[in-house]
Amino acid sequence: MRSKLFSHLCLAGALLLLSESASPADSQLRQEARARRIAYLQRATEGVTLLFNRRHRELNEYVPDKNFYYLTGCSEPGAVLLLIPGKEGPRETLFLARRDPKQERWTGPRMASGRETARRLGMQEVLSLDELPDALAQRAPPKGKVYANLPTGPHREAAEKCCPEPWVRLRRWLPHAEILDSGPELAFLRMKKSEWEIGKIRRAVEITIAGHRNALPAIGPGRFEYEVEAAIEYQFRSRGATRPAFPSIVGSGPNAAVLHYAENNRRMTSGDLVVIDVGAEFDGYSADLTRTYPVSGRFTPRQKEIYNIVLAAQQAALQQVRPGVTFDSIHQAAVETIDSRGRDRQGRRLGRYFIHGTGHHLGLDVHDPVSDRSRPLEPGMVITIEPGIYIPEENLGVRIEDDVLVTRDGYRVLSLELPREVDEIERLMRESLDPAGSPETGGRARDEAAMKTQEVGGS
Ligand SMILES: [Mn+2]
Repeated sequence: MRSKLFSHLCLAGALLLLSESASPADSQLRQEARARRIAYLQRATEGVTLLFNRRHRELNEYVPDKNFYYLTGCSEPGAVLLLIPGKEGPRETLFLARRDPKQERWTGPRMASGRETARRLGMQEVLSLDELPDALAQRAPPKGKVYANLPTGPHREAAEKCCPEPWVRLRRWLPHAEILDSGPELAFLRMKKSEWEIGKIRRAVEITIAGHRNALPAIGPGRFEYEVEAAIEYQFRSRGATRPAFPSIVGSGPNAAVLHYAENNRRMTSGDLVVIDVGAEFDGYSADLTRTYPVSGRFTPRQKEIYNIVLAAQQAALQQVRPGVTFDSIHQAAVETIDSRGRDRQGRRLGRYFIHGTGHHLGLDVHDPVSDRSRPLEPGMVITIEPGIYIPEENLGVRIEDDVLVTRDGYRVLSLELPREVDEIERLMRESLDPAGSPETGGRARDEAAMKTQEVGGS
């Protein structure tokens, strides 16, 4: 008995080694995905789950469906995952589109169905998509529940109009089934990150910090916002990020007060603040970091005042972060700080200028889905803390955003190494200047007056 088990283990080990020799990173990803399917099926004990890997229509490039990817570690276009709970153990089947050698000349090789792929993916079976209707007819109860990654509720009509294919197929396959959203159950699992996932987010954060640091020499009067964007995204891609996790925001002057400004085409002038809200995506995971810099290299007294209120609000919010707490109390701490300090030109409190939430979950999506907004924080969750004040009448916008891991006894700021204090920011901006102003770097000198003040101040 023991020796038989031992030989099984050896065989399994050998197979594992074989697959690992192909790519250790892939094999780790697939072990993660396997553990997630087990966790999912422990919760989804009724009905069947069907996840389509649908193309993201709004994007030119191919981005897999995040829920599909979460449970498979695979991004094959057009693939479908079928999960069926059962008394003798769950059954998991991945269906892959039939290969098309002619098409592959254009778009590259695709995975083939069969045992070899099943072994590589750590999946019970991998069949051809043609076999899905029969498999469903045989295995799924005809009037049962089907949890699918198709929007329900208010978004359904628009989504079905845009991309009717999965609905049409699902109704043909299971005309009497009740179609439900797999989203909440998957969000519940996705909210808590594994060590492996936290490692990926840490890397995304590191790359994003490098982007922010590289932004500084490109900030200055006369320079364009897009130069800053390019300096940041150059660092992202050169350090192995897949892409920006969302359109980079570089908003100076009046644009600093526009939350989702992404045109990035304004010429910066002395006296502006510039809000830089960017994030790299690394191995599917996102970072999301915002800093606000003075274009001249120095904050004006008013800018400094507002900046320090936002910074204090961020500190107050951070102090709330620990297991058991909800976003409501985190937000309240930030709002109270902003509302109790400073005034606008009419002498009113500043709370009215803090017009967004204090944070969100971070993961495979920048705004990672939540199963329930009132679910308290737990160790292993990763969130952002990002208060801001935006006063359009004063051409003034300040946001400070960091990425934060919830730990057993509190929190850890993953982006601690990116400076956020006024003094540090002014010093870094001074250091990023090239006083010689050579032809290539001529644009770097912020302005002479500011330079002189800094020299006097620095001595
Ligand atoms: Mn954010």
